[in-house]
Amino acid sequence: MTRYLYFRHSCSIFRLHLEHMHTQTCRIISAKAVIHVQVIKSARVMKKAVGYLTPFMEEERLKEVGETENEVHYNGTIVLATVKGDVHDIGKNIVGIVLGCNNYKIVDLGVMTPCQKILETVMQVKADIVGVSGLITPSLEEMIYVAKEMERNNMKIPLLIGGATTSKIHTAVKIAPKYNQPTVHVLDASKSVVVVSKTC
Ligand code: B12
Repeated sequence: MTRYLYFRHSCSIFRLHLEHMHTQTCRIISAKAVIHVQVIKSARVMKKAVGYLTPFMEEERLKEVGETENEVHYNGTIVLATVKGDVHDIGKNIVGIVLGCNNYKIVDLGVMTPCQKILETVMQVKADIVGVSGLITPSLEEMIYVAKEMERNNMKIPLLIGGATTSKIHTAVKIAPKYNQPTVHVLDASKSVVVVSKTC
């Protein structure tokens, strides 16, 4: 990987190789119902590779926008979280990296995030957008709860919904009616930049 960095931008290594590789691995694993050992291994490789590339990506991002670490101007602040009860975070992490590469400040709350923590962080960091991720069926209910609580707390920022179990229809029918601000289902990381730039 170190040698490869001489030839390519870290962001493009991530987009062209790691993201694609992990998505394919997950598809094969799902299709063949391979047990979770391979899944965990793939997740670990992904985490390690991302950990290695992150400082390079930050350095490149600062170079591209022509700023130093002390005077950074982001396009916006985005809070990301995998909802309460759910441990899947690879997709969310990919979204964070893709948006980070596009000069958005990412506040990543990790996995199993209680709704209250999401709301508190949104207010604390004055977020422009919040994005929630979920891959298991119960997460859909939790997302409805997050939307309700955002409405109850009179929040005014867009809510992005993502993760393999989510869908355009579920978002439109079950989540969006609970929150009076833009509530958008985002199919994958590549679409996130367009959606965010239109809503931020
Ligand atoms: C990897 C994996 C795991 C890993 C997770 C490792 C990790 N750190 O994430 C481990 C082994 C821990 C795991 C555990 C479990 N898993 Co699992 N897992 C998977 C698997 C194979 C791949 C998920 C993945 O990484 N996909 C690749 C990423 C890139 O895709 P993605 O997350 O969808 O993200 C993309 C988009 O959705 C979008 N996106 C995602 N999030 C967000 C957020 C925002 C804001 C935006 C804008 C976009 C966005 O952008 C991403 C990039 O393009 C899936 C099967 C599958 N193919 O989805 C099962 C799957 C999700 N798991 C499943 C299950 C059942 C479990 C367990 C309950 C198993 C068990 N009995 O213990 C536990 C979950 C426990 C819990 N409480 O959460 C089921 C869920 C079924 C359901 N509908 O409920 C699935 C679908 C497998 C299956 N077919 O049965 N799992």
